Amino acid sequence: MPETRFEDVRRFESIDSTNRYLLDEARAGAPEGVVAVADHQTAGRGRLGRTWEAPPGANLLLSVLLRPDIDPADRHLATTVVALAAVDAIGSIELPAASTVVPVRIKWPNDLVDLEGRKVAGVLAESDLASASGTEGLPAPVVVGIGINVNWPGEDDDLPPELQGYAVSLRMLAGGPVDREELLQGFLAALGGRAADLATATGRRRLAQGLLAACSTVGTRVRVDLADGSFEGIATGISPEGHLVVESGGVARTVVAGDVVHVRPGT
Ligand code: BT5
Repeated sequence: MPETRFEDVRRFESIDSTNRYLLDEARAGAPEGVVAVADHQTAGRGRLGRTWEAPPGANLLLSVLLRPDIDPADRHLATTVVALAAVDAIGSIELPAASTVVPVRIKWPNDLVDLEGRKVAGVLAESDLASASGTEGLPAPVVVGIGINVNWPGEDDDLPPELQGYAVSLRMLAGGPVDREELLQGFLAALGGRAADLATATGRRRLAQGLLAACSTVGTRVRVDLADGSFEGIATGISPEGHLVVESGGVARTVVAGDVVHVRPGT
């Protein structure tokens, strides 16, 4: 399968949500590869009805439209594609001290965090399997959005109370302003190869390995909140399919979906 080039980049000064926009475009038959980037979102969304905060002009807010022609059980790796492309792009930011990189890790499955666990970015994948019927011949869409805290918060920003001590920006980690356009270009450059990996079994294993290498969750104590209850254990690995393996009571359980909370000692 040829690599998709993410060249159809649509830019918005202000929009409700880049995810909403691309889901509508997908329903109208837009192909894989469209990217929507906004300076500001008036209704930026997180998972489970939560909101994504970012003041105008400070951060990178974008969504990509994928149409992976794969088993539905593997579609969750679309989140990994975008998370890893962001890690790649952040890793190539030039810092004043050339030998260092901004350290970010993936908190399985959809957050980018710094070494203290503060959130640098969040990924939101939304599918619309029903819309595939309106776009005959095209695999069903999955829209993956990411909000990266680039220049907000700054050192002196008054964050909303719920984000204090919880959110961090690349600017804070890099020790100075970060160029959003360069970061976007780095992200798009990495995205092509990462998205191509979705199409093959070898590529999907590579995505799972990339996730394992970048994952801050493995090795920590976690609580897994599922629809039918929660359990605690130690995250011991990432399965070849990209799922989190959590050992609890001597049993290794594979976590496919659910909210994973890192449990710190003493909390
Ligand atoms: C996410 O949800 O982390 C997914 C965020 C995806 C945002 C992008 S922006 C482009 C695209 N278009 C959209 O409309 N959305 C996507 P979740 O795991 O549910 O986290 C949301 C929670 O993170 C909120 O309830 C806040 O507590 C917190 N939060 C909100 N804004 C934040 C920020 N800028 N930095 C860190 N945490 C934030």
